[in-house]
Amino acid sequence: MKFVLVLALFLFMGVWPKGTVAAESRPNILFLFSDDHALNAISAYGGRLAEVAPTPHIDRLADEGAIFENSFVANSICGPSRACILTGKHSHKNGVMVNGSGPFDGRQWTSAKALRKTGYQTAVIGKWHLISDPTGFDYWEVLPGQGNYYNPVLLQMDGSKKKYEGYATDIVTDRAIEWLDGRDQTKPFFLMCQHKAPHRTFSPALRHLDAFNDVTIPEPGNLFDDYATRSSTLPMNEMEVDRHFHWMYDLKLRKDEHEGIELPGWDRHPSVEYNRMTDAQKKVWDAHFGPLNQQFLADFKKGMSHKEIMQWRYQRYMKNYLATVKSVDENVGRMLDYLEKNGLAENTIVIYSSDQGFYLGEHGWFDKRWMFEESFKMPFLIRWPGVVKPGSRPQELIQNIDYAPTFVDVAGAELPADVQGVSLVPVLKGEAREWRKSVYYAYYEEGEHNVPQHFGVRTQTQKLIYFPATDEWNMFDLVKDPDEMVNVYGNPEYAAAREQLAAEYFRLREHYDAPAYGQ
Ligand code: SGN
Ligand code: CA
Repeated sequence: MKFVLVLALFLFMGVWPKGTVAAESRPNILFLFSDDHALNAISAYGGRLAEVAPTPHIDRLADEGAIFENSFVANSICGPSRACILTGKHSHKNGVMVNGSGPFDGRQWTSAKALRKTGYQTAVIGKWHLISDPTGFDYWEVLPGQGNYYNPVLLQMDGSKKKYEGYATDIVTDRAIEWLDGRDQTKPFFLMCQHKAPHRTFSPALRHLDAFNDVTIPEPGNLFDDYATRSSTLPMNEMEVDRHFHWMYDLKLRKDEHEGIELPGWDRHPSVEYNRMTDAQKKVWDAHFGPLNQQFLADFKKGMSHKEIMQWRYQRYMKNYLATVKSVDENVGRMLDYLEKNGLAENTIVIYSSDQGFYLGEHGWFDKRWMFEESFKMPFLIRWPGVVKPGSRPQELIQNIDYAPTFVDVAGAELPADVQGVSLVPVLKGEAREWRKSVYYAYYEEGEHNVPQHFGVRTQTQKLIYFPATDEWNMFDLVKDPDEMVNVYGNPEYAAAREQLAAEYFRLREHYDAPAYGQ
């Protein structure tokens, strides 16, 4: 009885005694992660694609847990987002400010290390993209760099490489399940299961190639955005479905299929994923794309307008992207089924997220990087039986720097004072009385896709962005203009709000001890 009381006291204080029986009842954490998965391609978010491309398995997490409507990335690009997640700190503090800036310094504090130290068994399987070997994990098996879709290679802990035949999303799940099967069952686990999909080159599992054959994918209202009123850097972007997709690499035409036809913007980029396939796999691919490409080329020869070609490109992009998402959704389902069959569902926190959002034709784009909503938002769904109210849709502004403190809070581990994110546990319990009123954003990369550095702040209703290269400020009224088509920075009606937002931007920059831009 006394023991139970002491334990209750520990529980009440949110502290877990190490090395007691109670440690084993701490929840497992299953972090299901993908790459470039837009909120618009998760039906639980209710975007324009919800009906044509439902994601029933991911949606289960929303039904049985919470789906965050205002979840943001700190720096909308892969390596940086992952580093924010591991460290709970903004890019300028964790050292990964751009993709490929050099290896993540694995000597620094991470949530994986903290959880491991406090008795969790830890693993990361799948996409890592931080150059250095993972640290803080009892087990890891990761894709080299961006990794491949077909017959991928996974780096092993002993330094060797292992090639698996099949499709990356299935294989990463297979590997995760095998690790779960063989884990030390006396300890709680923290598993990061991280997919390559639906990242470019948007290559679907062969079984899903025909999934959208008979469907027309709805277009966004701003597919043909003219970039008027906003920063002069926008038209300089190199991420348009119209101008920057490669015919073979992205749109899956074959070199021999365009013979005699001069396609605008024709390129010679090799179709890397095609060349990785076995002959049998190529046959399935060709059976799908062959006739569709012939049809397109015949129409093209007859004469298609620029707009029609753009619309075809959009359809081709979306069908491949959404078919690629289908495998992620199925594999989320496999993991949820595994938890259920093994009696783990009740005591496992399941999170689904992706390293950033993505443009699915909005503003005419693919890719991410910009602080506009589609790539600034990150999906965040969480099921925590008995704690998170099923079917809830929290509106709090959360960011990927909050994940590490949340994991640490759940595990009762120690949180270093210099971690910048905050635990979501009070929000998850519905007990957060005070919460942040704004989020800070910083994008530092300058290179592929020609998106300039920019910095900003977003509140529940407004957004302010600063572009240092051109010394321009943009402001958006997200209530009246959710698609961010009209910059209201110079509009006198917004003068007071603009001053407030600017003050908040400078306050946040100081709060996070971030480099100065915009003064
Ligand atoms: C690759 C892609 C880009 C993409 C970056 C970053 N080009 O370089 O389109 O923006 O990755 O993506 S590709 O020709 O290699 O497909 S990230 O998710 O890793 O940040
Ligand atoms: Ca990404």
